[in-house]
Amino acid sequence: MKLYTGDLSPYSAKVRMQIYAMGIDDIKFELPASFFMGKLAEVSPIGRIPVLETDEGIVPESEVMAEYLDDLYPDQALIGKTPRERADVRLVSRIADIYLMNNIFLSLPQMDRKTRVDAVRDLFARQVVRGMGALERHLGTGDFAVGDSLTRADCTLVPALFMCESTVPRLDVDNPILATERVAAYWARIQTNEHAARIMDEMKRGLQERLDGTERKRVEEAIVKAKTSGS
Ligand SMILES: N[C@@H](CCC(=O)N[C@@H](CS)C(=O)NCC(=O)O)C(=O)O
Repeated sequence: MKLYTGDLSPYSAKVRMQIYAMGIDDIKFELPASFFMGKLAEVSPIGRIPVLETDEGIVPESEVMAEYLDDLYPDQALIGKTPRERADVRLVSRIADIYLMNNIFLSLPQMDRKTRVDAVRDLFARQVVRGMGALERHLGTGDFAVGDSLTRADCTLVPALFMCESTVPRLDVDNPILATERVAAYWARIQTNEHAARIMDEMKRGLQERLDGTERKRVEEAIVKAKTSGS
């Protein structure tokens, strides 16, 4: 199988964390130039990463491929042990995806102070704060988001909280994790987990490469190569 993935992409990081935690070692990682050329929709109609390429066809959407990987490898599945735990894993993962990550993503164009529309920034920032409030009440109090071992809830939450901490302050809004107790305590603890630490290193590398221009250079070279080989 092949995973179309990018270091900084939180939805991709979520699936990579699951792959690392499940011990799956035969999935190749790649980011095709077509993604940067706006042509990923030729491979996956949704046109967003991550995309999992399998012998049976493609699987788009991080949450769908997370379920697919659990179904493929039920012995290593990270969905929780009981029906109640599985409901909680799905719930926390959903809060992280829909109420945190999605709103943070939509707010990213508001980082530029010169073009920022305060009302738009405020709309998304309020939604993130609201989602964080819900997470504060649903999150477990142990080392992991749900139950006593790592689940897919952690795999979704780690990249979402990383995004929250690293990007929300760049909107000139306080990092909403700072106003929480449970989430803040969880965030401090989970970063010591080896799989969480690994994807955070990858995301930091992706952020650094975006900020210092390395990513742009690599993308430009890949686009030239793709155009040359396609002609
Ligand atoms: N709901 C999707 C979201 C995926 C997503 O938004 N990916 C971003 C990168 S993290 C992307 O590909 N953006 C490109 C675009 O919007 O064209 C999922 O869970 O996989």
